[in-house]
This record gives sequence, C-alpha cells and structure tokens, in this order.
Amino acid sequence: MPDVRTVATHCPYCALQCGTQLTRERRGVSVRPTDFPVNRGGLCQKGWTAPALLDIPDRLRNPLVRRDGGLTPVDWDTALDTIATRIDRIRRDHGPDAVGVFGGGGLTNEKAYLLGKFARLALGTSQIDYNGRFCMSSAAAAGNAAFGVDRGLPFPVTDLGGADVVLLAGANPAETMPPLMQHLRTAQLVVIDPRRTATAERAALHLQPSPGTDLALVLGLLHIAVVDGWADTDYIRTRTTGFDAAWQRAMTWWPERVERVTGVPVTAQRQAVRMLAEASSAYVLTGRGAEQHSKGVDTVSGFINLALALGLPGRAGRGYGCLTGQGNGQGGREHGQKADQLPGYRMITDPAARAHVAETWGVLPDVLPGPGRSAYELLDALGTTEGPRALLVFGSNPVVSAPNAGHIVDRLSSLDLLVVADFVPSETAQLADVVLPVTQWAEEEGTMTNLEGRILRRRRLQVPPGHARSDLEVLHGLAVRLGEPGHRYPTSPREVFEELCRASAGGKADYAGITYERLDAGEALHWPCPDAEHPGTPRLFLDGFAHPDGFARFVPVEHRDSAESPHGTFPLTATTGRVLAQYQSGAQTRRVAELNEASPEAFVEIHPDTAYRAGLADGIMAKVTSPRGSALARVRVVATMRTDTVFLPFHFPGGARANLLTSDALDPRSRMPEFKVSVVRVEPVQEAVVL
Ligand SMILES: Nc1nc2c(c(=O)[nH]1)N[C@H]1C(S)=C(S)[C@@H](COP(=O)(O)OP(=O)(O)OC[C@H]3O[C@@H](n4cnc5c(=O)[nH]c(N)nc54)[C@H](O)[C@@H]3O)O[C@H]1N2
Ligand SMILES: Nc1nc2c(c(=O)[nH]1)N[C@H]1C(S)=C(S)[C@@H](COP(=O)(O)OP(=O)(O)OC[C@H]3O[C@@H](n4cnc5c(=O)[nH]c(N)nc54)[C@H](O)[C@@H]3O)O[C@H]1N2
Ligand code: SF4
Ligand SMILES: [Mo]
Repeated sequence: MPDVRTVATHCPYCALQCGTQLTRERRGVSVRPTDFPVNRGGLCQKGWTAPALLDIPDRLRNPLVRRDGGLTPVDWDTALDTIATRIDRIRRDHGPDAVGVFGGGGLTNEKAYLLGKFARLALGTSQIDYNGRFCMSSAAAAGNAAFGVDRGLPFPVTDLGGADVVLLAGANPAETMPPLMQHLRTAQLVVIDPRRTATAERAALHLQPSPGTDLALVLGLLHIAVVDGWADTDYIRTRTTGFDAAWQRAMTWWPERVERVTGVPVTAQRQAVRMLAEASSAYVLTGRGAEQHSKGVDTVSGFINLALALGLPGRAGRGYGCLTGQGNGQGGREHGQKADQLPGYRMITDPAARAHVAETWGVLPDVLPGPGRSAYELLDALGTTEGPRALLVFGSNPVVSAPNAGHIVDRLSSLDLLVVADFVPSETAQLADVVLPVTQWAEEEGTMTNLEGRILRRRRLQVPPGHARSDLEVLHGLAVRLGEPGHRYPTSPREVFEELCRASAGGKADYAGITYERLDAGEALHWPCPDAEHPGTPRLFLDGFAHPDGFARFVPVEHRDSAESPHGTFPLTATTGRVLAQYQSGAQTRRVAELNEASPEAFVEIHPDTAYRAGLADGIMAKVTSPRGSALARVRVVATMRTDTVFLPFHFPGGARANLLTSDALDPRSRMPEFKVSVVRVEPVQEAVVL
C-alpha cells in the first residue's frame, strides 16, 4: 500500500483515543486534532508530539539476534527460523506450556485476537496473559460481578457533559486524559486521591485518604447514604439484588471509624454523599488509584455498591464507569489474550464458548488449552522448573512496568529464549535473544476500542522504515514455521477483523455486525453490535443489566489492610502513578525530545515535614528503599502531600524504576498487583554516588 498525504486516525497512546488528522509535509508528519466527540479539537502534549515517534533515531529497522552477547542485525528468515527452531526444541523437551506469551493493551483488536489464536493453536500453550492484568483486571472483575458485563464506560464520554456531580476515585484525568476534562467543565468534582493532583485542584471537594484505604472510605459513604436517608429504595428494589448483605458489612463503618482508618474527616464524607445524592445527574468513576491494590476488586465493588444505592447505573444521565487506560485497553481484554478468556469476552473454561471458538478456528474444542497463569504469576514462573522457558512479548515493557521489577528481570534473564516484538529498543528488548522490528500506529491499519466501548479505525499514512513488519505478519511467519496452515493467520487486518467478528458473535463483547465499511462511513459503533442492521449500543443497561434476570448485584465487601503496613524501618507508604508528559514504561515518550524535556527524570513527592525529618530538601537526590530494593529519585517537596505518603512516577528506567519498590502482592481474584502501596523509607544520597 503506498503512502498517502493525509489520513484521519487516532492518537497512539491512551484509551481516550483522541481523533487526529495526520498530514505528510515536506518537513515531516504533522498532526492536528479533529472534532471527534471525546476530544472535540483538543489533544494533550503527548498527542501533539506523537509524529516524533515516527522518526525516532533508534527506531528498530532490522530483526536482531543475540550472538556472542550482542544483538546483531539479521534478515527476517534467519530471525524467524531461529525462533521456530528453538521453540520446537523447548516444546519437545518440556511440553507446550514451556512457551509463554505476554501481550499488551496497546495492540489493535486484530493483533490481540491473532496473538491469542497463535498462542492457543500454533503454540498450544495455556501460558498467555497481558499487561492489561496490571491495568483493567480489578475493575473488569467487579463490573462483571455487578452488571454481568465489563465495559469501561457503559455510556459515551459526552454524557458526562450533562453531569452535576462526578466522583473520581483514584483517577487523575487532568494529567492522564486531559481532553476528558472539557466534559467535566460544568460538573462539580469530588476527587478521592491521597495527593492534591491537578484534578483535585479543580475539585469542589477533595478527599485525601491514606493509600489503600478507599474500601473503608466507600463503606463509610454507603453507610452515610443509607443512614442519612439518601438511598434510592425504589431503584434498589426494582433493579438490584443483594442489598441487605452489602449493607450488613457497611453498617459497622460509622463515619468516625472511617475517619480513623482513612484520615478523611466525617464532614467531608457527609458532604460527598450529599453532593452525589442531591445531584439530578451524577456519575461515579474509578481509576487505577482505587483499583491497583490487593483488594482492588472489592474496592471497585464498594464504589459500585455506592452507585447502586444512589440509583445511578443504567439510568440516563447517571452511571458508574471505570476509566480504561491503554489505547486499546478495552478491546485488549475482549479478544482472547487474557489467560482465562477466549474471543468475544468468553471464558476459556466454558464448554459452549470453547465449542464456538473452536468451530470458528476449524479445530476440535479439545485442542484448546485451559486457563493459564496471570501476568505477574507468569513472569514470576519464568525459567523455573514448572514455568515457561521461552517468552514472546508483544506490546509491553515489563522490565520497567512489572511490579517487583528487580526479581522479574532475574526471571526474564533465566529464560532459554526471550523474543520481543517492538518498534523501539525497550529495556525488555535489550534483554531479548531475538528482537523483531514491527510497524507502529501511522504505518498500519486496524481497529481500537476506546474507553466507551466504541470501535475506531486506525489508518495508515506511510510505509514503515527499514525492514519493519506488522505484528500480524510476524505471527503468520512464526505460525507457518511451527507447522500451522498459513490461512489460519491472515496478514490483512480486515480479514482478521472479519474473523474476530465471527468469533465474537453471541459473546458478551459482540462485534458481529461491525465492518470496516461501516466504520469508514463514520458510524459510531459501540459494542454489542450483533448484526449488520444493529446501530450499536452507546448506552448499556438502560433496559436492564446483563445478568440473566436483568438485575444488578450488590456484592458484599469488607475492608482489609494492604499487604504491608508502614512500621519501624519502613515508616512511609509509597504510591505510584503517572505524569502528563510520559507514557507508561516511557519506552515511547522518553524518546520524544519535547516530552523528555518536560519530564526528564524520576522524582519523589514528599511533605515538607517528612522531608525535613529525613534530611531531605527540594531538588536533592533521594534513595527510596522498600523491602524489595531501592530507587533513586529527585526530591519534590510538596506542601499538600500527606505526611505519611510519598509518590513516585513509574515511567523511568534503570535505578530510577519505581517498580524496584513494589511488591508481589496480588488481588486474590483479579490477580492485579498492588502498585499503589509499598512501605518505604527515604534518605539523601550524594549526587556523586548517583553519577
Ligand atoms: N500521561 C499519561 N497518561 C496516561 C498514561 C500514562 O502513562 N501517562 N497511562 C494510561 C493508562 S494505561 C492508564 S491505566 C491510565 C491511568 O490513569 P489514572 O488512574 O488517572 O493514573 P494513575 O496516576 O496511575 O493513578 C491516579 C491517581 O491515583 C492516586 N492514588 C494512589 N494511590 C491511591 C489510593 O490508594 N487511593 C486513591 N483513591 N488514589 C490513589 C494517585 O495519586 C494518582 O493521582 O492513564 C492513561 N493515560
Ligand atoms: N508502579 C507502577 N507500575 C505500573 C503502573 C502503575 O500505576 N504503577 N501501571 C500499570 C499499568 S495500568 C499498565 S497499563 C502497565 C503498562 O506498562 P507496559 O506494558 O510496559 O506499557 P508500555 O510502556 O506502553 O509498553 C508497551 C511496549 O510495547 C511497544 N508497543 C506499542 N505498540 C505496539 C504494537 O502494536 N506492537 C508491538 N509489538 N509493540 C508495541 C511500545 O513501544 C513499548 O515498548 O504498567 C503497569 N505498571
Ligand atoms: S489524551 Fe490520550 S489519546 Fe488524547 S492526545 Fe493525550 S495521550 Fe493521546
Ligand atoms: Mo493501564
């Protein structure tokens, strides 16, 4: 396909998927925002600078194979033959589960689908999971339990524009999705965040709990809603089940008890509930701050219980939603790259689901493996006697982004074979035995599903540099070398999409009626969209929830402590998150000069009193130490921080990795790591030591 001069597409980064127009100029590619509903002519700094990604100096252009310790350029046949030969040997010696796959929520729907199919059929492995486990899994589990289906926002972003009050629990969209803020301009915001973030600055009410205490807080909010008479009893009776059991738990969470556990004053708790209850249009939204905990699922259930008690979900102008994170964080969890799922958001243990997918794939259901390990457990098992001996990574940089990263690097290093497909030499690619250079965003076609469950077209502007190939071509090339018929792994995104739609038919995330033609004609298609005449479903649950009886479920939850609590040697809680100018592991944004200038290095936010006691001052380097290890970060003294909490962004590599501090604690159901709570101490380091 030749280059074109201009193309309408979407930003390569987050789940908002802002609409953009790319144009090839004499001086390179330029971007401008379009009037797409989520961004309405707005973009954040990352979106404005995204064309720089197409032209980064160390872009991967050739396959690389490790020889004599170094990565050496080779041709594609050599690279793919090397991988296939080594995989064959590992499988012969250790069985199919000795090869693992790690995917990503940034992959297009087509890639995520084909990766899951490749793992189950070409590799025959159960060992596939993806970085969305670190991102969406707690909200997904809670959403499924309450509503019978998990779609980040069950309503379009533009609905928020009519809201009177929006509660944001552990989300900082002013930095993580800036154009979303225009939809919140007229709403009064209630923000729950241990830090006074840019979002909290714009709030009518900021609740500042200690990290890891949201569940106690939201049990208290439910308590107040019921005791003060704000509960919507008609709605509870006609649209929900399970209220009594949930209330039994909340009953003992008196506001004063909640204040002791969370640090949020009783008056602020009452005000939050009153604001939500009195509003004629109110929404409750959660982000990673509430979700990335060893009790993330229960915490989200707590927020959903509150929303249900106030009669919000499934009614026009009201609702609960989770702010999905990665570009295709929504689609990434629907098409079968998750350890326990098959396409269409089907469970891999469900015989009917297996039969349907096996038929689509032209195999017998018995051929499909069962569920595999979750992301952290998969990484943790690498190179052990029971775990995979080879790993293929598509769309993640776990050396920087996985919890307990020091340990994970040891595990990755112990593999017999590490293959990384990427377009930049990420920290994980630098550890690999084989690196495969792939196309990115403006060099390929496909679809993404944004945070509102709307399917979008990614379009190609220009050919990739060097010898880069699409992920679909890579999977095809590997599959045929592993003995699979080539037609099972189409390299045309449109063909893969058509198959994906068939595979999803009848599933929870039903794409059967969606086509590239409909999308290209500008139709706004939100799933489910079961047939060609169906207009798609922008708003879910208006006529009933997705459980067979149509009722939403209250889920009884009880507060519990985080996996670790501050004590003598580790007196503070470190929490982690994001800054505006860097994206995720930074593999992409650290290579964009303008973004790197805006946010060049790791920092630690700390209260002035805490800094003083630790012998720290603004601008000096600190060593932050947890039971796992130490990370170096420049001190930012911030007067609005809690005295018991410090904050570090996780975007930076090497000794600045926040994930050198985070632990292996997981939520028992979603297997979400506890990124938001690690116990630490902080101390000064001599600048000379750092250099
Ligand atoms: N600039 C930028 N934007 C991004 C990304 C990025 O890397 N950079 N990543 C994208 C992705 S994948 C995601 S998942 C989203 C994430 O978007 P957000 O959820 O908004 O991002 P975070 O910064 O991880 O966490 C939000 C807030 O949670 C707070 N927090 C920490 N601990 C707690 C706690 O115990 N309770 C509560 N209530 N809050 C707590 C933090 O202080 C932080 O301000 O952003 C997307 N957008
Ligand atoms: N401490 C701490 N750690 C965290 C979090 C936190 O809040 N705190 N948040 C977690 C969350 S929510 C997330 S989502 C993860 C994200 O962390 P990662 O999974 O590391 O995400 P990225 O940095 O986006 O890595 C994506 C990699 O894939 C490449 N890539 C992008 N698109 C494609 C593609 O189409 N094909 C291929 N083959 N490669 C591609 C990029 O160049 C990059 O190297 O981090 C998690 N880690
Ligand atoms: S908000 Fe997200 S999608 Fe929009 S420009 Fe920024 S990074 Fe891109
Ligand atoms: Mo994420």
